[in-house]
Amino acid sequence: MTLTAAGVGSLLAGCAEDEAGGIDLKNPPKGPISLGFSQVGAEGGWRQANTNSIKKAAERNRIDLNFKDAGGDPKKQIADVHSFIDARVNVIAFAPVVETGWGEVLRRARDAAIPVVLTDRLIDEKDTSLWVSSIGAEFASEGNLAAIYLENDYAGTTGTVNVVEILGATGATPTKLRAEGFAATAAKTRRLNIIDKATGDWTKDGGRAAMRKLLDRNKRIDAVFAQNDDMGLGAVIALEEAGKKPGTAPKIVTVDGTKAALQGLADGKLTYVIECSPEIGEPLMSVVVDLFHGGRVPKRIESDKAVFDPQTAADAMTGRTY
Ligand code: GYE
Repeated sequence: MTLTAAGVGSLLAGCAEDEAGGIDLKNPPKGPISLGFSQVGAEGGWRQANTNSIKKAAERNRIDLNFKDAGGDPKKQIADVHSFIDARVNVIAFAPVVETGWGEVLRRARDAAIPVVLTDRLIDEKDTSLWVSSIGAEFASEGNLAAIYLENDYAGTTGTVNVVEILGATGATPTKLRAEGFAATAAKTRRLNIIDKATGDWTKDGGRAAMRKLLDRNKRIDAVFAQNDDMGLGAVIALEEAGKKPGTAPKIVTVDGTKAALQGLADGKLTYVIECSPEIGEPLMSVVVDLFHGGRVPKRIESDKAVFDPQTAADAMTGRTY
């Protein structure tokens, strides 16, 4: 859906409308703008950086932020979004823990004329008019990149490469799409053979436990695709405990681009890191301000990405905030 100024005007709480349905400029909306933001939790370095980015940008843009942490619990997160509607905030934004279960609360937000912005992840709802904009990364292409770089390391060699995958929490968009992107690229050239997968729940401990299981179940592992940095760094510990040389045998590719992972790369314990920027705060606040003032906002805003290797890691660490 593309919103016209008049259309957004009718969505805004506390905004007087004239007879023709436009914004009554004699009675403009009063600031400050209130934003209800529901965060996934505090599962790792990326999430912490994302929370910092949102809080800092809200302050800088003088937005009254009502921040709630779902602690990884989808039910609590939906209750938190209901509480934003009860509080009649001007705009609601959230990074969904899982993709499902959103229809009812978002229809309630729409009935209350509160615009909704998705950040980071997506939801599984056919009615795309339930949100006005989404801001985040293209997760499938991160999976593509992980496979492309890994495959390239084996150019000129023969035989299959045995890869195991450490997955994020079940039901989250990046878990699904990073796996799909990785598998799609691997299927094209058939060099990478995905022999096993285990869930690491986005955390370092989870990644370590998943790697242990994968080592128990598989004789030869040439490479590991960990769907985020924390799990990849947990896998490094498990591999070292098993007497292996992570970063070399097996190779490890992770996604996010936190300082800790770039350090791991520079130390030779990871092989590639695909960046997924958590700096969503500024683009989000600019959408919030535009919506409040009846402006048009893009339906989709994509965040930055890059690929780092041990040579480029040190440079990338300079000035990095997360
Ligand atoms: O990769 C992971 C976090 O949704 C992009 O969630 C985000 C992912 C990120 O827990 O570290």
